[in-house]
Amino acid sequence: MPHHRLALCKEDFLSWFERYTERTIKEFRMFSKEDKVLVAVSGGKDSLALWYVLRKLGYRADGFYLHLGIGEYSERSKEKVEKFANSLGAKVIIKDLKEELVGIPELEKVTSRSACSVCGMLKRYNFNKVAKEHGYTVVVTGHNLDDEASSLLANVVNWNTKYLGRKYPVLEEEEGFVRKAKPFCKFTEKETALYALLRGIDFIEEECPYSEDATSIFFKEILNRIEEKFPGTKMKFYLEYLRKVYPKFRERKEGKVQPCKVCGEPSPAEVCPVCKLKERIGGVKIIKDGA
Ligand code: Q46
Ligand code: ZN
Repeated sequence: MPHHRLALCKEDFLSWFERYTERTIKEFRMFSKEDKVLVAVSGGKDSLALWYVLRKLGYRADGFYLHLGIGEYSERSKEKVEKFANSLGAKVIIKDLKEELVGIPELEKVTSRSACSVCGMLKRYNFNKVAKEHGYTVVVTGHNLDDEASSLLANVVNWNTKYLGRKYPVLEEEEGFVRKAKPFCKFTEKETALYALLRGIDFIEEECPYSEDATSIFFKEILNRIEEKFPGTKMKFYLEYLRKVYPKFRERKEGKVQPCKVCGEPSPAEVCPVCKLKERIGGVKIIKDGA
């Protein structure tokens, strides 16, 4: 690990990884042992490894899996999550998108948005809602340094300043939003993959079928090319942003938020985008049924 100036054997790497996670949690004051932590798990290496490490460190961490209705991929990832929860002896909450709406493939067809953009919106909405319904004080996700640095780059390229004020490893609880944290934000993708492999975590290796189109992959590749030429850039790009740029944009609050008059979740308008989507899908269904 040249960017840490470390070369470790298997056992030392595993304990270094766990201590470093604890250090990151404390550095950004993400949560404490008193918190009830909900880990958003997808069945992939990052989220399952995060769940494992948090429980090993003594945090009260349960899992939440949102079934996205993406064919076999969703079925297989759900099985991995259930098996993993059993092996941990931990609780996992499972919610199926189809119970309230339809799956991502159907949603992609009826909206003008990409599958990933609708999916991201529904994940954020459900993580927040489910956490509050079950009394969790913080939602954590397995985002790693590659995820954070690549989305930062994509937003810098577009000078999306709104985003720059919201991008931080911990977002405090506010107006209907629970606290959110990313304890793996300082690990590269290689490091989390290595941890999951060395711990023998049985994660889903196949990618979501939509991920090939994801813009984030393009920006990750660009960052990896820069990293090859200038080692340490990825970490520096992200950490220096947190230190120098984020404080300048942090004050800029997003537009006013109000409780959605249908579901009560925080919303930029009277009715939140998810309820609008439900209304629309309902309409589509009625037309189809009547046809
Ligand atoms: S699950 Fe959802 Fe990802 Fe699949 S549809 Fe896109 S956002 S790629 S992390
Ligand atoms: Zn709503």
